[in-house]
Amino acid sequence: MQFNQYPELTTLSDSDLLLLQEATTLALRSVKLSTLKEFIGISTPTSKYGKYAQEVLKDVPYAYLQLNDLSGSTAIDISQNEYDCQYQGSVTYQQESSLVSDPENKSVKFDGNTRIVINPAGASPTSFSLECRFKTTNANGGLFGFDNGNSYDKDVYLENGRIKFLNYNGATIITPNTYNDSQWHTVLATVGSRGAEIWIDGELTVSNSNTNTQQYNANWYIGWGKYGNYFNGLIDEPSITYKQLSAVRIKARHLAAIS
Ligand SMILES: [Ca+2]
Repeated sequence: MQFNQYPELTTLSDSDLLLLQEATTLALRSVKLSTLKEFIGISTPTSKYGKYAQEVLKDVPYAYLQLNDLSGSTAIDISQNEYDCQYQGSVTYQQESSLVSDPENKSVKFDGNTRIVINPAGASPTSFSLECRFKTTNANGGLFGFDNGNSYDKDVYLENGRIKFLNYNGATIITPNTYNDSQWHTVLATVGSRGAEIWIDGELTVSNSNTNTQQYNANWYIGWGKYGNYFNGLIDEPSITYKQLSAVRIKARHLAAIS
């Protein structure tokens, strides 16, 4: 067999054994591909995204804004949809990372008069999960909203420091505790077959059994909602996923953010 008939190295796994012959003694030695790679300094390619982003992308989000933007009015959506997301107002870019696992990551500071709109408008999902990291000392302000000027709900916002998830038809819930403590928190609000739930830092905090969501066409907003109004503080990694994430996935995502 000719050398070029053997599989290319890229088709081998790291655990495959290669047979090498020493040049001087002609002795044969077997070596794992991973050992050979390490010896000659070839690292296995990794994702260009950090641990947390890789977890979010596993759930195939409808939109996912890392808020690592350098400047300008465009917030880059790294979901497969690559939606047009626009800062409406001014923000401070390149703020501290909310992700322990990814110190190079950046967040954005919202000034209490700025929001991001996700274009185009679309139909209401019947099941969804909204997640972001946030840090603020302000007791009131919107994190997510779904609004067309006439109809609005699916709002996630701080109300007197507590997190409220407002859905039309009574699926509205609010956390017993407050979170405007200048610490990073993960909030996840979801509606689906389990009902409406708010998870804070990977723990189910409040829920009810109402699965109703109002149906209309609208745009999603980050840092603003009809009820919560504008947010003042840091937001990082907001994502919108059109399914109710399992408890296992919710905890895995939070763990990836803090470890
Ligand atoms: Ca970020």
